[in-house]
Amino acid sequence: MKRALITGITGQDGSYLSEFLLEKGYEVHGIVRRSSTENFERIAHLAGKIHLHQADLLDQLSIIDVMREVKPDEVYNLAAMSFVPTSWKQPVLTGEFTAIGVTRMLEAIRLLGRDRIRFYQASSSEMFGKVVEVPQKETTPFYPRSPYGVAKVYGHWITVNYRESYGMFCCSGILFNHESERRGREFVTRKVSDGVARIKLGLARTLKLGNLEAQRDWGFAGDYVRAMWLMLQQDQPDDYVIATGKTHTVRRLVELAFDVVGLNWQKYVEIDPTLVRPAEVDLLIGDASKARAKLGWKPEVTFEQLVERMVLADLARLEGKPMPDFKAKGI
Ligand code: NDP
Ligand code: GDR
Repeated sequence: MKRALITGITGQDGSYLSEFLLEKGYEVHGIVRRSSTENFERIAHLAGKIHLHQADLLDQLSIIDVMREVKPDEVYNLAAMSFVPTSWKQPVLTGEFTAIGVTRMLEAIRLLGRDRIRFYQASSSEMFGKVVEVPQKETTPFYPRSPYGVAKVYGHWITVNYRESYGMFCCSGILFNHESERRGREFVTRKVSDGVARIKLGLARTLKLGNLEAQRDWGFAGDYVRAMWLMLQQDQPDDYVIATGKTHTVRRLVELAFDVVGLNWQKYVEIDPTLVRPAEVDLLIGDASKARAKLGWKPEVTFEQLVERMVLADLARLEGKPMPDFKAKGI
């Protein structure tokens, strides 16, 4: 039985990856940081099936301790300060978690299993930032536009560097935005699906948003964790862009989400200038042809299905009903 260690297991991707690896027969371990109230909502349904260990990406020895205890075959480093606006408010902490945290993970592996442990780093399309080339692929130069993006560029290159310096099996997955009903509520897709559901149910009157013109390549998180795993099953470590290859404006996202409940978005959406970012990433659209050719990966869920799924999930949640059966609905 293979053993996987996941940092960021309490997050959106951590929960989907845990489910995916359990289905593949893995023993799944996760790193959680201590807090005064537990934050295990997304993995509560996996209780008893996964093993949790207390550690923090800020604390090198805690990571070494867990690595020594678990002896993983594969490590997925998903932990990060992942909300872009917060990275301007806490730029130093963002660097500590999201950049130097990667080195701490790699150092623990170098010390305890550099020939044996395979490592996945959660890199991001935010590294592309300002539009240099469209669509963005593995060779597109980085030009990050936020402290978060800058930290992820460091995480990417230190991963490449440990591969080249020590011959370690390290992969960097450059993932474009991926969403689900488990997405944090501050991210725009979930903010919109939650807002639409509230308006439909009479629980809210308006939805405040920032820049409606930004364009993103949005996919479904469940599809993207499969790509993470595939990267670690190859003969050689490498870096891959994971994306749908289609882009949409925030405006289109809003329009589609209101369409799901039969409402006209223009009656409810207000622009709040305080939500506009100091520097914006205007256009993301990924070229995942390398992943398609080498990993055999392609996304299954379309943008339209994703939006419908998220709105229906938020409606059900707010009404206290069970989650819809998305497989049966074909979304
Ligand atoms: P989430 O914000 O949902 O989850 C982040 C996770 O990191 C949480 O489990 C959080 O724990 C944990 N974490 C944060 N800081 C620390 C720390 N110091 N020590 C230990 N754990 C910590 O993110 P996603 O699941 O959406 O994303 C996963 C990764 O992929 C992130 O690195 C993100 O930057 C990256 N990424 C995400 C994309 C997306 O569209 N979702 C696209 C590209 C990259 P806690 O619950 O305690 O806060
Ligand atoms: P992003 O995701 O910054 O791309 O990072 P987010 O959903 O926060 O923003 C997407 C776009 O929507 C615009 N926007 C708003 N965003 C938020 N959050 N709230 C609003 O009210 C709003 N109005 C408009 C933003 O300006 C932006 O252009 C996500 C994170 O998951 C990162 O961790 C990850 O690396 C990247 O995706 C790929």
